[in-house]
Amino acid sequence: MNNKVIYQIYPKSFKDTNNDGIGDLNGIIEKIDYIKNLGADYIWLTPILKSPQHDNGYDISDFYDVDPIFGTIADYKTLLNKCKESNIKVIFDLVLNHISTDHEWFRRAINGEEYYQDFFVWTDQPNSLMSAFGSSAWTYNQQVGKYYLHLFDETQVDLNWHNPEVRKKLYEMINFWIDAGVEGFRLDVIDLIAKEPEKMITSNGPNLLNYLSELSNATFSNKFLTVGECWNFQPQDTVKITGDEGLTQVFHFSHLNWIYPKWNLSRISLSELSQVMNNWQTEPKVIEALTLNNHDLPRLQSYWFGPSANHKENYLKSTLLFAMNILSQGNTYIYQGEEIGMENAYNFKLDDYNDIESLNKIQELIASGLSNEEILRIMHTVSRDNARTPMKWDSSQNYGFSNSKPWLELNECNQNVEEDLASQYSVYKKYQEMINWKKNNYNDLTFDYKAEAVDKVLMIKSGKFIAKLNFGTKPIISEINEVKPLLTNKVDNFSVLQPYEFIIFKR
Ligand code: TEU
Ligand code: CA
Repeated sequence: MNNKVIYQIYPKSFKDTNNDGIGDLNGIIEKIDYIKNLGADYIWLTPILKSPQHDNGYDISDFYDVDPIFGTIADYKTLLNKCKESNIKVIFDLVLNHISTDHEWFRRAINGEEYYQDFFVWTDQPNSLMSAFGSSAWTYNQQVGKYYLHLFDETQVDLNWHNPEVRKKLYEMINFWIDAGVEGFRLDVIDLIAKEPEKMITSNGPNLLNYLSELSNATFSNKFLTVGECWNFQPQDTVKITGDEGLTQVFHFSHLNWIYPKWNLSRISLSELSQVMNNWQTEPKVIEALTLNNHDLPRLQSYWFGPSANHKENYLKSTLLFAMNILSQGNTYIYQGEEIGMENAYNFKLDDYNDIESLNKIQELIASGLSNEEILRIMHTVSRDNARTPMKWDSSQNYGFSNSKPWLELNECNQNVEEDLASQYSVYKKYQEMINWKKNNYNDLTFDYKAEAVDKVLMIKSGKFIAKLNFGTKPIISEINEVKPLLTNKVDNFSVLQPYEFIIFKR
């Protein structure tokens, strides 16, 4: 399970079929061939379960039902069948750290049932722990007369994993979805479940490994692809939680961690990037979940290179970044829109933002006296909404996403699918070719790996290959000029590497 391609779908923004402006399960069903043709083996859907949608589904109010905005359980089963026919496996997003305050367990807790009160973490004396979305991680509940823990929004109450009853209920739920036919799991903020907030421990708590092996044994064992989301992990931590008793792999974000501390606009250098890549691709030997984009990060090409002047430039930048992925061992995760070069939503105005984290931040920045222009610059660079805008399928109304006004403003930057596919600079077609290349050459990628920044060029030696990626804005002369590269995004003259071009040779 280490040379697979996983296509991440953000269902709200993928394809709307009943014209309420919100993407739905039938929309995904319509586009399975598009995903299959790209070369995907799996699709991962961010949460589709019943939710008040304060955090777009990461606030689940019922683990056993699909949210009506997306469709029904029957639609989900149709999707599973359709995927099976196309030989695509479906990865289910498990949110195990917290639930919505609308969930029955929390309602019963605050209505006085002690059994359910133990499902959550309470205190009389809040400490200084902060939530990821700003402000204290503790909120007072009048009915109980205590503060409850929420590491995210106050409507996302943390579950108390130290209570075996909680764990049992969650395992039951996971087995329900396994029986329904899902064949993979993405585990949201799984590094947080063993938190010990009174000691200010959130990530990687002392009981994490015990809970994970118990979870694995009680549910998916080693049968499926499982990927944990662990923001603060190093390779050493990953070794511990992957393997027979744990998960297949974890996402880490060290190569993207420039936005941390969150909202900071400073940048990492190419040489820092190469160090992170070396750190993950050499020792200890872990198979990575390789990712360039997701629904929590602004678009990576916008971060490195800013807006593109035209389709050709966008094509080069997109495929240059993807070259880092195909030269690394691990599963390749592609986030919707990446394959057509979607960029940050530079056309957004302050009123266009929807994400709870962005909205909180905008309020905070207004209060701190920043001008609208300065705030907008920060949002255009960091907001999660940059990656959440509706897919652009064609040139019709709302780019073929929906006949009604979409739930989130459209992104006016860069080409749509139809335009991309018709162009000689098609990002999608190059992605297809690159995915295929990785599949055919996977055994020649090894832990004999070294990335190095030489001025603005990223040099990568990986197993039997050597590559040059030009991150700069100036052409460079390549000394490997006699042979035709094995793979490149170039269209002409192989001896000069123009800005954003890459070449891969045999070592
Ligand atoms: O994200 C976890 C997380 O810590 C960050 O990605 C977070 O979104 C933000 O960037 C903090 O500044 C996961 C989900 O992927 C995210 O969409 C959810 O909002 C979050 O968990 C809570 O469930
Ligand atoms: Ca819809």
